[in-house]
Amino acid sequence: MLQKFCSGAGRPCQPTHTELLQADLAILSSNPLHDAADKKREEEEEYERKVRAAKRAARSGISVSKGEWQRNGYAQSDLLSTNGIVDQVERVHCSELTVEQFVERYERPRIPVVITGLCDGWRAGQAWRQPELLERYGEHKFKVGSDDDGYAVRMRLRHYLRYAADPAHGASDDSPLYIFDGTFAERRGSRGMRRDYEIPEFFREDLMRLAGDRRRPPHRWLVLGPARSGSGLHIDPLATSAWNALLAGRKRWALFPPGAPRSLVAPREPGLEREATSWFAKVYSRTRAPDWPSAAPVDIIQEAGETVVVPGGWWHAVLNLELAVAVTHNYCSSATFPRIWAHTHRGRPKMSARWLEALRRERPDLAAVADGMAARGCDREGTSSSSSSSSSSSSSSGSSSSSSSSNSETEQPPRKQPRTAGGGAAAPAVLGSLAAALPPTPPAAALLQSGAAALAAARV
Ligand SMILES: O=C(O)CCC(=O)C(=O)O
Repeated sequence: MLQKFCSGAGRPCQPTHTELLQADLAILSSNPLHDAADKKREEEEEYERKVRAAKRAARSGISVSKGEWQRNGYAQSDLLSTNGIVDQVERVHCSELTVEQFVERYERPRIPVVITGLCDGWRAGQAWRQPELLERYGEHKFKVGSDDDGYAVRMRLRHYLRYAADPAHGASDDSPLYIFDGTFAERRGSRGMRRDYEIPEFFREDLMRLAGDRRRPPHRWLVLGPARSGSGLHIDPLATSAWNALLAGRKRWALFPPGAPRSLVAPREPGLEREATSWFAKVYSRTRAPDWPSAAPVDIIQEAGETVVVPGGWWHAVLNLELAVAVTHNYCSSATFPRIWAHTHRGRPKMSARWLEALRRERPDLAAVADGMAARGCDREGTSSSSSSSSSSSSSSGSSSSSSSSNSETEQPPRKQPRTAGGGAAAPAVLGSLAAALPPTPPAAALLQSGAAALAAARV
């Protein structure tokens, strides 16, 4: 290498200091080991920068550098323990349930259920495991929260998955960032995922599609997050129902029936954050106390392969017990149309006008229902006392699966009205446990307690 510096032929020569320095640099810059180390350091820095930026944007109220993401010590607590949680929600294998039975037993009477076997043939079962996801979508940026102006905060999946397991971040954060991406099926980098699963026949009617893809509210989400990520207590908007199919991991759910008072189940109080961890740590235990004056929660421990169905109007909070990968859709069917129509007409007038036009063409029977409700004035009165969602997926500052719609129309403030229950014969065991879960006084509790006949009589 030093030959390079010999100017006089046949005569040894001494390189200058500058020449030596240049030689060192040349060696260093062509050294593959050095290149790799440099690259690694840059990647580390980039990862750390991206994670911190996402955290700051998604929760500007807590400081990353002061360790406030871990200030409650939930990672060292027993928050993920399921001791004493009794899951009494009925499991039904999809092969043993017809669509008609689903509607009459669960959808119309608004009874939560867990359906098994729905994801059995899905490609997502393989394709949504971590290594495969990383390979296919590692560079794609998924939504992990919303900033203070409501804009999506996004992270590359390879950074996110590393974050989720990082002892300095996701593995110790009280409420880790959560992928809750409502545009995964549209964005070029991730829309292939939509082909990895099928909409089960029970939920296929999806009447809001008639409003058009541009007008309809967000309705499907990829949901992925580590232990302690989750969704704070909320009701899905416009009284829509939801199905949530878990491909990997475990989720803990707590549900309260329609009409459970917001002031009790979702109180606003100092120190209570909107994240799932905060709700489960501070409110859940109250709901189990003997003097709890309202409905007890309905608990579910959802295992991989199970699909939880949340009927419209039910409050629900979800805590991931381990790294969980799920897909969830909100939907409207003929059985749930009147209630959803009432909410939509009131809260999303422009969209409802478009929807009604399409219904007149494609579903004149339902357009007639809407007209009938308008004639009776109940398209304005038929909404429940907790019509608007107040949801928060972990660390996303109030943005969640089904929080508010994306355009300027918003739901009106909730109006109170007596709660109602639909008809249909529910399985006695489910009725029993739900009756126990319902608040002592409101009509729905009484209806469930007195059984299916009363439910049928009370159908709205
Ligand atoms: O999986 C979750 O975090 C819950 C999703 C949820 O609550 C919702 O979609 O409304």
